[in-house]
Amino acid sequence: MRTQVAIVGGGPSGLLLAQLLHLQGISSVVLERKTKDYVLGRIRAGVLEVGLVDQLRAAGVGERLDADGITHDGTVISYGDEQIRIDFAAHTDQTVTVYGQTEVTRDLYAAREEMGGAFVFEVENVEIKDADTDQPYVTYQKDGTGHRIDCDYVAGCDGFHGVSRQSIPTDKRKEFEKVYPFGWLGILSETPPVHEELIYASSDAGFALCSMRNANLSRYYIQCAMDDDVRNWSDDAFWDALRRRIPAEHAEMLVTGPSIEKSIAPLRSFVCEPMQWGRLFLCGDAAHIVPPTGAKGLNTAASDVHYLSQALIAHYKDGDNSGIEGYSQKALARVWKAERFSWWMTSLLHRFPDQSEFDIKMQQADVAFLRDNANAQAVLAQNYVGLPY
Ligand code: RFL
Ligand code: PHB
Repeated sequence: MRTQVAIVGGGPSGLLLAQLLHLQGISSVVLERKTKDYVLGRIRAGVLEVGLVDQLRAAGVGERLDADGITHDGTVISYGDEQIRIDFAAHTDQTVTVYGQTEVTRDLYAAREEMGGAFVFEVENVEIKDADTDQPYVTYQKDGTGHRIDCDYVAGCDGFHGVSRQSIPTDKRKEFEKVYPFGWLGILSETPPVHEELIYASSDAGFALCSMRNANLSRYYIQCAMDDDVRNWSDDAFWDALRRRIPAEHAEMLVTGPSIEKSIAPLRSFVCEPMQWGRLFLCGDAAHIVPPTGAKGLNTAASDVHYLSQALIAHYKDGDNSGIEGYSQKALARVWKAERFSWWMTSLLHRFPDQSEFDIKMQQADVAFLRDNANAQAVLAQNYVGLPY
């Protein structure tokens, strides 16, 4: 088989890239290791920046997003019983949209199916070959049979544990990593959200986040030990811990119910430089990870897809290779800013096992500065709604 762009990974990065290329007449094949149901069963991001919303509309998948997405023009940061509302609209003239990654992925699958785009699920042993030559190709197995795709370019959209990054020789890449000494235990429950906006809450007992998917579907997280196990957490234990971590006025309003999903995610900051090697380009979690505080993971994946799709379109339409050559540099410039913001919000709002009294005083001073300083609130708002592409 031959295609212009072989896309490894059928998560949001790979699907969005395939769709944007297809609309410009550029062919691609998407290879996904799991089944569609498995990919759609992963509960992940919930907050979309304007840049991603615009891209989804441009990709022709904005209809359900526009009907069901919830516009948020602010968020609440709480530290103990103190609450600071960050007004995105006042500081930036922009908002964010609450719409689950599951729904984004579902919409992108539907669009790809409708246009008959090539998609192979449950592929095994994907290997990217000769990416440093003009004739790269990808091999894989499906149902025990070997296949080969010859292509012009390979997009590595296969997440943190994928093969794409590992295909770049170790002496051609450098990895930067920080692992945080805790995780997030998340639950989804068919209950009304405790508040109309998200609440990022820090307390003596640790961090908590109140988020949502719709008027009767709430998503909550609490900081937990990095080696914790979901089996240690009954629903009641979760709700009790959450109540203790959010401001009293919200704790009193919390409506609880059975969880319909419960999982633990580790927290990590990670960047691979560069994000390209020859004709292989890394996009999204394949190249970088942020801790979820600040909601930047999917959104940073989307800015990579923006730069890469624009670069490939300029190459195929105008013979202009400048975007392709400069992809890594351009993407990384924005990635590092998202890394800084996510690291800062994580450091500000979590309890660290080895935290000293001095460290706590530093958090408190940072929060007091944020409370009293409109410029500090504007900086948070600008980063949260998303830096320009
Ligand atoms: P994905 O979603 O991991 O998709 C990669 C796909 O590649 C497949 N794959 C392979 N396919 C073929 N061959 C191989 N060898 C393969 N290896 C892997 C995988 O099966 C998968 O389908 O990466 P992508 O597309 O780059 O998307 C990134 C986002 O998923 C991620 O950044 C966000 O979910 C992060 N994130 C959040 N981001 C936000 O912007 N806002 C949020 O509110 C937000 N909340 C979150 C999050 C991530 C979380 N977890 C669980 C890590 C909340 C949580 C709890
Ligand atoms: C979510 O709704 O899953 C969510 C929202 C905001 C975050 C992280 C996760 O910062």
